Amino acid sequence: MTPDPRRLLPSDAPVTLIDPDGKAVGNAVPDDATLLRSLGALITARRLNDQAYALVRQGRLAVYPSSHGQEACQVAAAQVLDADDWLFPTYRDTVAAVVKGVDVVEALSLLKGDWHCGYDPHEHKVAPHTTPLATQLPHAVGVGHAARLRGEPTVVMAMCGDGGTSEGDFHEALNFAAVFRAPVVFFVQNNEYAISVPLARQSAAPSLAHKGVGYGIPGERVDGNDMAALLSVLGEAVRRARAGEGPQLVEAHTYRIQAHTNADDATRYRDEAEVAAWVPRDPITRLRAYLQDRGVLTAETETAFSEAAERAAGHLRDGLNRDITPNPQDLFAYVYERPTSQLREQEALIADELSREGAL
Ligand SMILES: Cc1ncc(C[n+]2csc(CCOP(=O)(O)OP(=O)(O)O)c2C)c(N)n1
Repeated sequence: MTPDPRRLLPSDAPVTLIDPDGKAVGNAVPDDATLLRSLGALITARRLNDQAYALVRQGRLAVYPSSHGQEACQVAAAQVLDADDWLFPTYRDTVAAVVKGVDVVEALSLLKGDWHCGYDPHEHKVAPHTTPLATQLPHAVGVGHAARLRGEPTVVMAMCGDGGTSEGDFHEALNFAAVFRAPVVFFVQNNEYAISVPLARQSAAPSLAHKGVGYGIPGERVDGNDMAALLSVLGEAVRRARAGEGPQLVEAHTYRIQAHTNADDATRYRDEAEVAAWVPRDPITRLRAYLQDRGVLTAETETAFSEAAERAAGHLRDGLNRDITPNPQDLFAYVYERPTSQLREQEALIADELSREGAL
């Protein structure tokens, strides 16, 4: 029997549980203890974003695509997962990787130009950050499919941006996941821009969450600056995937407050007024107002959160200020089990050059 496509459609408006003024607008708001934990993570996340941005200007990082303003998406994506679930991040998702357990210094090694991906993906079940758009999505589906074949309860959170949804890999990943009921949550952070390309030039779909319908995947839309709504919608998608109900597509509506990276001048393609309109919708301000209103956020807790954030920023600064001495021959060590004759030749050439410079 053909499934009823109406059950695949997202809500007419993004799900919101706490409005921008910090007032509850739904009755499914997570409990105070959960939200307090998330607020602590959000405050550290913002501090790490801003510290990393500063480290670019100091020349300690080559580039940093900041998730400033998108921290609720970052924190929620990791907090709804169990330790054995996998996260597949993009270049903008360093914070999600850190919340899942990766040391922030290791997480940023790649963007420093250091050794490979910087961390062991298996340790915290976080795949390497992917810069080529959407190429991580078929890999994520493969991990989910394999886990299902082995009878493991693993769920995979596969992240991408609005621009990523135009890539062929996005569509191939959704199709395969749907046919094989892979336990994957496709999580799109729609931050309105793919570098200078606004959403209106990216897609004519009613919403990005509607893109699931053609593949038989249910879609949902969520306010990406509402921590409570994200925990609820992503948590439910994870629960369903784990229960064998197949993949889901979640689109979070958020905004990239800063430029794409330090190499981008966002003033060339968007108005300051547009950015300013998003500032009062900040995820931290909103959650803080809600928890203060409920009387559960004390001055001591606020101090503890900001001290933890400062410690994390200090750890990041110390780590990235340490100089590294990469061995150029590592380039050849881990690509093939049996290197090709051309690679062996190149390796010998470099060894010869380095020995003549006295570097070996
Ligand atoms: C396959 C591929 N094509 C082009 C690029 C160049 N590129 C890097 S980031 C980017 C924009 C991506 O936008 P989006 O998916 O919305 O993510 P965001 O950067 O907003 O988080 C583009 C086109 C790339 N990295 N990979």
